[in-house]
Amino acid sequence: MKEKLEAIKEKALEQIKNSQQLESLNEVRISILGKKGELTSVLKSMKEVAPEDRPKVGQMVNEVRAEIEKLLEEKKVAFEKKLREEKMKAETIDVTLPAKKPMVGHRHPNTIALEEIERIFIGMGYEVVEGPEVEYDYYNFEALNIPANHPAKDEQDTFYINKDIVLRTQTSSTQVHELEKGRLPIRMIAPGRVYRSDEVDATHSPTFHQVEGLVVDKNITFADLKGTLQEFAKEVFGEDTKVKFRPHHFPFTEPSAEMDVSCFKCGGKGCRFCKGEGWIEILGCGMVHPHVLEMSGIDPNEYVGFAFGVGLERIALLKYEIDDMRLLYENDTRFLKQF
Ligand code: 2NL
Repeated sequence: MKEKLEAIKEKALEQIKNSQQLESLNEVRISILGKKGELTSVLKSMKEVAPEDRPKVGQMVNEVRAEIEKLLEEKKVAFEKKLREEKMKAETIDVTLPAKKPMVGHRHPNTIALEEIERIFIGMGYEVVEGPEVEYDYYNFEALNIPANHPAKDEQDTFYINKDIVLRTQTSSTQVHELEKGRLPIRMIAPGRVYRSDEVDATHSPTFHQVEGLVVDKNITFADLKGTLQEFAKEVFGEDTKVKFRPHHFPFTEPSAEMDVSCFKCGGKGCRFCKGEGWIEILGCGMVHPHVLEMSGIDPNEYVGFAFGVGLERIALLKYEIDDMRLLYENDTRFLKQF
């Protein structure tokens, strides 16, 4: 009996030592200590042992059992510790690694130009007002002295939602809303997206951005317009910039003019940038047509105004020397992050 117990013990200890994982430990436990296990069957065969030897054999069985259980437990603890260590190792975070750089956005050249223009006019006491891109024909055309069948309507052909509603062709519509409110004086700029039925090329797009300006007060003269726009040009293109006004025609201003700035590349001598002209056309402007004021309920005998409109893309292209407008709409980050 003693030899049999010894053999069971040796076998069990050997199996436990050779176990590679938690599961095989359990198998050993079942095959030795389980209900049908080898050690259990020894206990069951006690009746074959002489009664006087039974306590001794019983004690031996218990000792063997205790020894096997002790080793099983030790091995189990060791396995669990190893597993935990492996898990910790796999989940380690190296806090000394450099942080991943998040992709940070970048202001679009249009936005940079717009924010500069806004800064300049806010500095002169102007308000920034935004209005709807979908607009009544009345605010886009009629109220600006462009009645049905006016030739300017062809030049500013746009996208019609229906016969009364259009995608605005100029942000003047926003200014008309302000005129109608009758809160005078007015000093405002109206930036925003506008639409025209234009083919895409290096200088045209069916949608682009404008900044219009409007001043309405008593005793405003063309000198105020010139002084204001001269100051604006100097801030945008540099202190040495000269301006030149050429007579022009707009239905909504009288008199009207286009303003050129001296070429900021060659200082006016003429270069490739200004195509040898020395001057670069920058904006349209004029004194608000009395009929425009009248239509919005303002007495043109009491109030006078000047207005101007500038293409935002035009300023951005010139300022950053970009030669194709389409680059501004492609949103290629390699292009955008240069500015
Ligand atoms: C251009 C010319 C201009 C205006 C816009 C305006 C607005 C009101 C009344 C009178 Cl409410 N005028 N705006 C005036 C002159 C020129 O824009 O070439 N824009 C790109």
